[in-house]
Amino acid sequence: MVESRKSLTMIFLALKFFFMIISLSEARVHNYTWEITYQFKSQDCYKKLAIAINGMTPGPVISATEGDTIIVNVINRLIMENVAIHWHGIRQIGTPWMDGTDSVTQCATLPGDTFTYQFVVDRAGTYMYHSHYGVQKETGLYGLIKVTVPPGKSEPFKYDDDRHSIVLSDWYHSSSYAEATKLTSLPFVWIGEPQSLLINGRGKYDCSNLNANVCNATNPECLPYSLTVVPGKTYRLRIGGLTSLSALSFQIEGHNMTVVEADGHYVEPFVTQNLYIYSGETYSVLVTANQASSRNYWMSTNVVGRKPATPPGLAIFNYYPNHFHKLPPTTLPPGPAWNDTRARINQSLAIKARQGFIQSPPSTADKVIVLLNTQNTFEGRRRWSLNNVSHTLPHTPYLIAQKKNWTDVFDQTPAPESYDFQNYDIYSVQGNTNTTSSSSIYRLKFNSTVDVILQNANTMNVNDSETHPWHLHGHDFWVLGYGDGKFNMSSDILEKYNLVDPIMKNTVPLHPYGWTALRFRADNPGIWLFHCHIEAHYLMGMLVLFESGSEMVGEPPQQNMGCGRTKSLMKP
Ligand SMILES: *[C@@H]1O[C@H](CO)[C@@H](O)[C@H](O)[C@H]1NC(C)=O
Ligand SMILES: *[C@@H]1O[C@H](CO)[C@@H](O)[C@H](O)[C@H]1NC(C)=O
Ligand SMILES: *[C@@H]1O[C@H](CO)[C@@H](O)[C@H](O)[C@H]1NC(C)=O
Ligand SMILES: *[C@@H]1O[C@H](CO)[C@@H](O)[C@H](O)[C@H]1NC(C)=O
Ligand SMILES: *[C@@H]1O[C@H](CO)[C@@H](O)[C@H](O)[C@H]1NC(C)=O
Ligand SMILES: *[C@@H]1O[C@H](CO)[C@@H](O)[C@H](O)[C@H]1NC(C)=O
Ligand SMILES: *[C@@H]1O[C@H](CO)[C@@H](O)[C@H](O)[C@H]1NC(C)=O
Ligand SMILES: *[C@@H]1O[C@H](CO)[C@@H](O)[C@H](O)[C@H]1NC(C)=O
Ligand SMILES: *[C@@H]1O[C@H](CO)[C@@H](O)[C@H](O)[C@H]1NC(C)=O
Ligand SMILES: *[C@@H]1O[C@H](CO)[C@@H](O)[C@H](O)[C@H]1NC(C)=O
Ligand SMILES: *[C@@H]1O[C@H](CO)[C@@H](O)[C@H](O)[C@H]1NC(C)=O
Ligand SMILES: [Cu+2]
Repeated sequence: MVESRKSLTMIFLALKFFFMIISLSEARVHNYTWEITYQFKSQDCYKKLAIAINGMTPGPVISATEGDTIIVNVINRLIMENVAIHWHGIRQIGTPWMDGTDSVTQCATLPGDTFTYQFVVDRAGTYMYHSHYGVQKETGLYGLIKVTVPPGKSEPFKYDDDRHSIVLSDWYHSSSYAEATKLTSLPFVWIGEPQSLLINGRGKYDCSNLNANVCNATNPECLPYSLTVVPGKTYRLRIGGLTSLSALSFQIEGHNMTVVEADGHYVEPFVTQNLYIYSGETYSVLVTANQASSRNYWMSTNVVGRKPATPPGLAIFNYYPNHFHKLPPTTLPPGPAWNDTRARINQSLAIKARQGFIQSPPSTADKVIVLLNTQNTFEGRRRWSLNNVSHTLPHTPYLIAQKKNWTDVFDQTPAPESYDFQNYDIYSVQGNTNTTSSSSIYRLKFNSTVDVILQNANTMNVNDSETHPWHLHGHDFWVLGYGDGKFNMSSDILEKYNLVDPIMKNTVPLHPYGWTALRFRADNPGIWLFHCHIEAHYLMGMLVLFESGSEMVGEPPQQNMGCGRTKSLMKP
């Protein structure tokens, strides 16, 4: 008896060792070389300069297996513009210099230079990459990262096909230079709503009053994306929200979607006809081709949360063997009402960790930071602020300044951890909309547990509060709750917090006039951005930084330098 148990243990250990060897030998290195160029593209039929990766926008999907190493040699061939690429959702544990954020972890890469990003994709799931330099992302420099489970690990849901990914983005016809100029000008000029919504880089602008040299409705570049499905099969669609401004809904005419993954975490499955997706979020949904196969169906995306001035984005859900470009016979089904905030909050609340995959959050926090989100004026310019501070990024990257103890690079005064709860009316335009500006940061005790409560408020327009998708670099957070109105430190923590099965994410919406509560462990040494993923808002100061354990970070690599004070460190 004892003997057989011993031999069983031996067999078990041998097997374990065998699988370890397999999984070790399976970990691969993917080495990509990306040439970043401007190209004339007609993504929505309107000819415009876009930034492409090896000629493509959206860029190629990075496909890898959990544990693999990704190397991307980014060659900047933009001639007159810098570049930096962020790997959104990849926590960069132990590789903070590879986060790709201009002014935070690196100097943007100059034209002609190459930056070699190298990091491990340590968890299966769906992620994205995009430019993190000014408002460059909106020029088309983005794509998805798809990480599959390693051999021997299984997923808690089944599908027949995992080859399809969907990038949802919005598209402006004016240049990123024009947008950045408007947003920072005095007087302020709002950039307006985007001209088109794109599905996998394709949209349809109305060319009827334009010269065909500028806008050619029959240009094959703007044929709608078509996804071919075989009747009866179930598809896993990996969807990424890569808009610069818009919050979206996404639907497939006549088909339900089962949400199973969000930002690399398994979701307790729920069925929806409309997936709300905010900039910076990724989802996997399962769709079964179970409708009449004699025709094709619409896939569409609509603006929500802002009064739409952009037509829906269209694509074709093509049932084999119908022709993949045969348009559906139906009129496009309408999207959900743009101002149905309640439906969007309901979906946010429906996203919970999957049973059997729950990572329990610490039961209490060591520190609570409340961030009041306001729209303001600074020296006459329109800005966004957190606790009355609109952020200004320094020219020298934070992490390098921190490592070199250059205390004059950024404001050393601690950033404010709360605001005047008593006297701030979140439903009104403030009598005095002036704000302050700073480059200050939050310093967090290493490995401490931190709660962040995002508090929304009225903008500078009467009866208006916007949706802000907040994204954290270097960590995932538990989404503890959402609520209406002003957060109540005693009752909301007791009544509204979900400590049982909260989902972990890296991006989460803050709904109009509401609050969103997050918890994370500051266990990744570095300096990390936490910001609104709307590009215009980011440029207008809607960001904070969390420093933690930065003394454990190694010396800055040469390739991260080249700007500001770092020039003094460069070897010839
Ligand atoms: C990756 O590819 C580049 C360009 O082909 C090459 O120079 C480099 O040595 C490769 N790196 C690795 C780790 O294979
Ligand atoms: C518009 O596109 C069609 C199809 O590619 C092409 O035949 C035609 O020459 C284009 N028109 C112009 C003015 O470029
Ligand atoms: C979609 O789901 C709803 C609710 O779960 C259900 O009533 C409906 O029959 C489903 N429709 C399809 C096409 O599967
Ligand atoms: C949404 O806006 C429409 C007008 O566009 C209005 O009639 C409706 O009452 C609004 N709904 C909500 C929930 O605010
Ligand atoms: C939101 O959920 C609540 C409670 O489950 C429900 O009563 C309400 O009808 C839902 N509202 C919308 C717009 O879906
Ligand atoms: C707001 O700031 C401007 C200067 O930028 C100043 O002229 C104005 O008086 C300030 N308003 C208030 C109410 O403090
Ligand atoms: C950093 O610089 C400040 C003065 O600028 C000095 O007081 C402090 O000791 C320095 N810290 C380290 C770790 O060198
Ligand atoms: C924000 O700061 C500005 C400039 O110091 C000040 O005028 C204003 O009253 C502050 N607002 C709030 C809500 O504290
Ligand atoms: C971080 O804190 C957790 C929980 O208190 C503990 O289990 C872990 O060992 C700590 N890690 C480090 C690196 O201190
Ligand atoms: C703002 O909303 C309130 C309450 O819903 C309403 O009484 C008021 O008329 C609205 N004001 C404007 C300018 O729309
Ligand atoms: C918070 O909620 C408690 C319990 O419902 C209530 O007594 C208290 O007045 C609330 N505080 C504020 C500031 O609304
Ligand atoms: Cu925002």
